[in-house]
Amino acid sequence: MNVGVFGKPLRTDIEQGIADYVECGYGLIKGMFSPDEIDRLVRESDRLWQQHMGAGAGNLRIGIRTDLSGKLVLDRLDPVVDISETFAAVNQDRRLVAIAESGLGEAVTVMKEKLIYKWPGTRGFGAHRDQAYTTPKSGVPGAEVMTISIALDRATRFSGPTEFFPTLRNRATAAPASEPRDVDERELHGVASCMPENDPGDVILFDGQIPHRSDWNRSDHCRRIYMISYVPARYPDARRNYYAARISEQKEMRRDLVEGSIFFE
Ligand SMILES: O=C(O)CCC(=O)C(=O)O
Repeated sequence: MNVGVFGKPLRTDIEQGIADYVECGYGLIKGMFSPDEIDRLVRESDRLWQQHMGAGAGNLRIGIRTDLSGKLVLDRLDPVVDISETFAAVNQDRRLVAIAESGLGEAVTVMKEKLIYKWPGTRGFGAHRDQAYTTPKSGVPGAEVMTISIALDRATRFSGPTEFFPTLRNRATAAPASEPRDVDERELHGVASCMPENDPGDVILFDGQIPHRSDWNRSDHCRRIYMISYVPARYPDARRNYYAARISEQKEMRRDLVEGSIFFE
């Protein structure tokens, strides 16, 4: 792979990333965003954290996970564009929209986005395919969803980067007893995976079918990524349907987890 200077990946890198995505549902483009662009996003992510995390886990916009002791921790913002003009502009970034249109082969719209912080000690995600969580809500098949994940921090293998299993993309896999939407870890033993150690500004493209997972953050810094999921524009209600279903699902889940009021703001 050729890698251009930051913020100016070579045309061949972009083309290669898209070609890999079309072939196997996964692609990587190094240096898509410049250091200045990433600085702006990092500053905005700091502002959003200060402004919103005080509301706690009762706010359904705030994603929760557990730390290694099992304590609830605040982990991400989802959705983001209605509270941040800066990130709203990223969703409409012409470079990203062109990549999504090229990968999906048609005009696109944004179904969802999230900003994950993953502070040190925060657990990652068990193996899953996004389509198990998004298709029932949005009606869009996983093969027609391109998620673009933008690295805001350096992600090493210690900070819990995302690990992808492209060869399992079209293979049926068993689910663990605890969560029928997930992929049983035993299905992944001995299977080749892609787990790039990203620099800020790198982007990963992946579709809704690919099993992926991430480990807990063992480093001493947060590992922020901003993920945007594009779908064909012929699903104009995808975003509304997705978030209506997600928010009511989260409301149900949090009744048992959170003391005090549950709200969305
Ligand atoms: O935080 C990560 O690296 C993975 C996130 C993820 O798998 C997801 O949001 O579906």
